[in-house]
Amino acid sequence: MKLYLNGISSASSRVRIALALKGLTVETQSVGILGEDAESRQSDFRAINPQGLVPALLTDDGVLITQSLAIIEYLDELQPEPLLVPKLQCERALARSIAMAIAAEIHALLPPRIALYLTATFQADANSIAEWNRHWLREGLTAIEKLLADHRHGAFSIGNEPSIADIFLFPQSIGATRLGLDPAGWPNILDVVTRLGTLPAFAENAPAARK
Ligand SMILES: N[C@@H](CCC(=O)N[C@@H](CS)C(=O)NCC(=O)O)C(=O)O
Repeated sequence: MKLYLNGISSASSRVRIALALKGLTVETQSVGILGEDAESRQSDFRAINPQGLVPALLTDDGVLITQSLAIIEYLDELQPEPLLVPKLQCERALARSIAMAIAAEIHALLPPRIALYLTATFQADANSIAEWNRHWLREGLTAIEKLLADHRHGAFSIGNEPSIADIFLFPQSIGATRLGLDPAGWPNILDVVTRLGTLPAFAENAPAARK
C-alpha cells in the first residue's frame, strides 16, 4: 500500500496514527499543500486524486481510497486488531459522530485552500484567517466537549480503548492549541488528549507545526 500524505496535515495525521496503532507500515509519498509546493499538487497529484487532497491510500489492488475516515475503516477491516471502529452499535455511532463532527464541521473549514480563497476573494489577512480558524474550532470543540460530558465513561472518548473518535480529536485539538485556544475550557477533551499524548502511536504521529 502507498499513502499520499503531508507532515503538517491533520487529516494525514489521523491515518498515520491508525497505521501506528495497528503496527502497519506502508510506502509513503509527501504531497505539497502549502505555497509553491502546492503547485505540484495541482497538476501531478490531481491526476492521481482528482480532489487534490491528502491523505489518499493506494491499496495493493490498485484502488485509490480518499477521505481519512474511509481509509481508516478500510484499514480496520483489513486488520481488525486493535479495532478502531467500536463493536457496540451505540458506541460505534458515537465514535463516528465525533469523527464526523471534526472532519465535516470543523476541519473542512480550515485547510489551506479555504484560507487561499478567503484571501483571494475577500482580501482576508493573516489575522482574519487565524480568527476564522479559531471561530470554527471554538464552536466545534465546544459541541464535542458537551457530547463527551454527556456520554464519556472511560479513559478515552469512547470507553477504555482508543477509537476513531480519539484519532480525529487528537490532531484537531493540537491545532487548536497552536492557534492560541486554551484547552482548559474543554476539560474532557483536555483529559482525553493528555492521555492520548502518552501513547507513542499518537505522540509520534501528531501533525508537524507549520514553519
Ligand atoms: N475530509 C478530508 C480532508 C482532506 C484535507 O482537507 N486535507 C488537507 C490537508 S489536512 C489538504 O489536502 N489540503 C490541501 C488544501 O487545502 O489546499 C479527509 O478527512 O481526508
